[in-house]
Amino acid sequence: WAQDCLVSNITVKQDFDRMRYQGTWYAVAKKDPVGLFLLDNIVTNFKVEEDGTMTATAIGRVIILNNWEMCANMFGTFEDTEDPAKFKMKYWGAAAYLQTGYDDHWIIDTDYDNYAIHYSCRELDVDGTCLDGYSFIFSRYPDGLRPEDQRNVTEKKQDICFLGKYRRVAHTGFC
Ligand code: ODT
Repeated sequence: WAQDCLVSNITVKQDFDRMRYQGTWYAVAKKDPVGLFLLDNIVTNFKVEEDGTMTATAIGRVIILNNWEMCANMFGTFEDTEDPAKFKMKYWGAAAYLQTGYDDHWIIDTDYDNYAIHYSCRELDVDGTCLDGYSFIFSRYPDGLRPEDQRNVTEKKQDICFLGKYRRVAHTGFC
């Protein structure tokens, strides 16, 4: 088995269940994109609306306009695709000077109760690998992953070709 790192070959969570994914997730690690935005103290909350649409809020420490440090309040709505674990995320901030965008949002793996691995490739390279992407490792607990989930998460980081590119996301109570 040789890893080709083609984005089109990345596998996602089978039969993703958005109902069970609801609630609070703490980012414990992050692979940054070009022009990173959310720094640390990142907490997200997913919800399924009455019409079935998945939405989320996120907070996190950001630095805008060179060195103004603040907590960003972000909102996202998720458009469904033919794959239940692949969404398009439209996102915006509570304030106009925060980032807005439209990104892929894939759930690579989750057990719903402990960990989740998110993936987004923003720009494909000509060879089909990811030129600019980001990924979050989420835990239901602010203090990190359970030891028994770590091996699987490491395996998945490798599957999405981001192994070694993550940094730890601190939770200091700033936000
Ligand atoms: O921080 C970066 O460098 C890139 C990420 C920017 C997107 C932040 C948008 C958050 C919108 C609200 C949604 C919450 C759920 C997010 C889960 C994971 C990926 C953002």
